[in-house]
Amino acid sequence: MDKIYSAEFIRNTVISGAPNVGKTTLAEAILFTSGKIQHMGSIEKGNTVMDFDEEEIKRKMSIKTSLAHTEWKDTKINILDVPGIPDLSGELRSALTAVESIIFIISASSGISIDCEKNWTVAEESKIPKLILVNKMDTENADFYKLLADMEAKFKKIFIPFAIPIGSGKDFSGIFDIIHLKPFYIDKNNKSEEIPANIKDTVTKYREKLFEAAAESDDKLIEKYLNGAELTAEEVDKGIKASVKNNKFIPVLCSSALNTTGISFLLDIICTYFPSPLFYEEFEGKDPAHPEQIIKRKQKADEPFSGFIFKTRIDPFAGKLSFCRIKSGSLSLGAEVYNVNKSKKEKISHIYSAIGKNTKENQQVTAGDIVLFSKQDSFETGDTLSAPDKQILYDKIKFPSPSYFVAIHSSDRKSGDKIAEAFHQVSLEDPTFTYAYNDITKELVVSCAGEIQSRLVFDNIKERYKISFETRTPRVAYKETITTKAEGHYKHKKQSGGHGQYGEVYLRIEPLKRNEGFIFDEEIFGGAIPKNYIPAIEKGAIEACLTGAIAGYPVVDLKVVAYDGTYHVVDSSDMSFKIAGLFATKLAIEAAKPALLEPITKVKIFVDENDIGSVMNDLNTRRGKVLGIEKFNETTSLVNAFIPYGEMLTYSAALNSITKGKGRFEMEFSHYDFLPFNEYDKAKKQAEEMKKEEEAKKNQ
Ligand SMILES: Nc1nc2c(ncn2[C@@H]2O[C@H](COP(=O)(O)OP(=O)(O)O)[C@@H](O)[C@H]2O)c(=O)[nH]1
Ligand SMILES: [Mg+2]
Repeated sequence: MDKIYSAEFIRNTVISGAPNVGKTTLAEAILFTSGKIQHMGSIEKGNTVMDFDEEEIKRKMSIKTSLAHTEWKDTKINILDVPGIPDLSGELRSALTAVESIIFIISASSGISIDCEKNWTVAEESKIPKLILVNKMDTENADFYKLLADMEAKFKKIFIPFAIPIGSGKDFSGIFDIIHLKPFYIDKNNKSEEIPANIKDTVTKYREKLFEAAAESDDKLIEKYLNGAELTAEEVDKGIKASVKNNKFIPVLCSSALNTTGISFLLDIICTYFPSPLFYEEFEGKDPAHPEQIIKRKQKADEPFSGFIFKTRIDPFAGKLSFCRIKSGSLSLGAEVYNVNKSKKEKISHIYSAIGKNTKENQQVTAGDIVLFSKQDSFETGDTLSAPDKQILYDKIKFPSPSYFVAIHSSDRKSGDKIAEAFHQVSLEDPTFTYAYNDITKELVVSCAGEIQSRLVFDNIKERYKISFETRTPRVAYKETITTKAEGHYKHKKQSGGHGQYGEVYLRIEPLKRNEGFIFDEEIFGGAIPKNYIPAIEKGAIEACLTGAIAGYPVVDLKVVAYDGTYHVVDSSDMSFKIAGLFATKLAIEAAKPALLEPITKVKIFVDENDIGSVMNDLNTRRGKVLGIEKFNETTSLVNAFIPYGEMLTYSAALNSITKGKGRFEMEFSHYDFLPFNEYDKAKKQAEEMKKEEEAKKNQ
């Protein structure tokens, strides 16, 4: 029988930080130290349990979230190892919905890099407890105290070391536990329990700081502390727990994951001070039948079952794996669950626990735990599972809007089909990667978090699916509209032996408000045109709007009213009236002072306060309309602006260079607005290119 852990004895934690700081190595070291694996695998040899995907091994870096569990002092620890590349921060955001704590690694050799800051920002958005692990203490230039000062200056939080290094760089020989006054040496034969003389003062200083901070969590404790009385070990523990839970301060630890130093201490800290799943007293969801009604679930085995799929991975052997955080109740193999988002009942065919690539079948799982399901048809990231007769719907994961767009061009239909299949698989695994065909620009456009993400995906699928395609800057989906009222008249008459063709239409057109689309109406009196021909006129009017008068873009936001005409008893037909409607509308559009429209995006730009000036100057050159600037957090400002989509296609690179890589932005389509006249040539040129390409395709 598998061991079942009640929520109290579970810790769910995610390992985050910049790329290359040792996250995957730390996961390996944790599993090794706790006896789950017999050998320490390494990134260099490509044999870690967490980076097992072919591509991860080849690139020597994590690309997808991995799950492992271990046991330490009777507590089950579930670890999620996420990629550090900021473009893949969707993985971190997903993982954060499943855990109650974060181990944030900073490398002592590279310090607070831009990627580190970016991931920290995401981690900080979640209010769950965190600790910082200063890893790679064995590397040259490692300076724990300078890093500590940098952290305080940049992140503007209170950081308190729970352990400090004994030596650093080549001389790094272990870590010293400030709470229990105990060293942990790399050299396992070194049994000394003494405080090394050269760190004695530092230990005293930080111990005082820690005890004071712990005491501050509780009025009684702080009174005792200020009166000079020694706090008991239990009181210190209680104080630390409360402060960590409320984010009053952030513990700082140090390690060398590579030689497993500082790992058992880290595990102790996780078990003692990090919260269990009960950090969340209950989860709130909606009643799917009555969305205005809130339902609550507690993390108890006897509550109705509910779970949340926070990640999907396609494994070459196991197929689709769905990562599920069990939110309430319990679930046995073979039980039926209801996928609320897909309105589908499914029988659970596998419950796996995982140690990275190695999975093991379980019979049962209960609230607070994290497991994998495999090959469950309907399950997708963001879905809520619940007991069929006790349904609940949890909120979806909030991903930032995309900021990078790229158009895909392939020369033949066959690779087109394969591209669609490949993109579908990718978007299942990574919801921040989306794609859609644009009818106006005749392009398949991928939207994602950044260029690095797109390159990772494209390189991978080109190789895996043996396909080739070209990537380009997307075109702008311009539209056309009219600016005044106008009249249109057309008589379609043809006599070519036998049956002739006849239809005459008078109509007028008028501009509508933005986004009102197309409206057709008729005011034909006295049967000037029989009613049964009216739909044909409307069809003609719609067709006329497909290609506008200026550059051939679709015409929108206009009302067409057919008000008069003539017909012929024998020669009139639907076809004749469609043609008359089409040309009458076209003539009216030409007379109605047509204009070009361009898509405008709503953009959120997150930048350092010091960069605001240069960001605003740049927005001026992009025809941006700034709506406001607000404080986002201690160090970052948020600029809200409307910017034409066409100006945003190069913004990723521009913002990077203005802010030296620190700024980021999100954008979403907002509305269409008039294109300034001096931009017309651009739109016309694009239309010509599209036409040429269409013709070339036809002649293929
Ligand atoms: N010297 C040293 N190297 C480390 C340590 N931890 C990890 N590394 C190395 O740093 C590189 C990146 O490690 P990895 O675990 O892939 O980092 P991740 O990208 O954060 O998951 C690898 O070459 C590891 O062997 C450490 O504590 N000391
Ligand atoms: Mg990694």
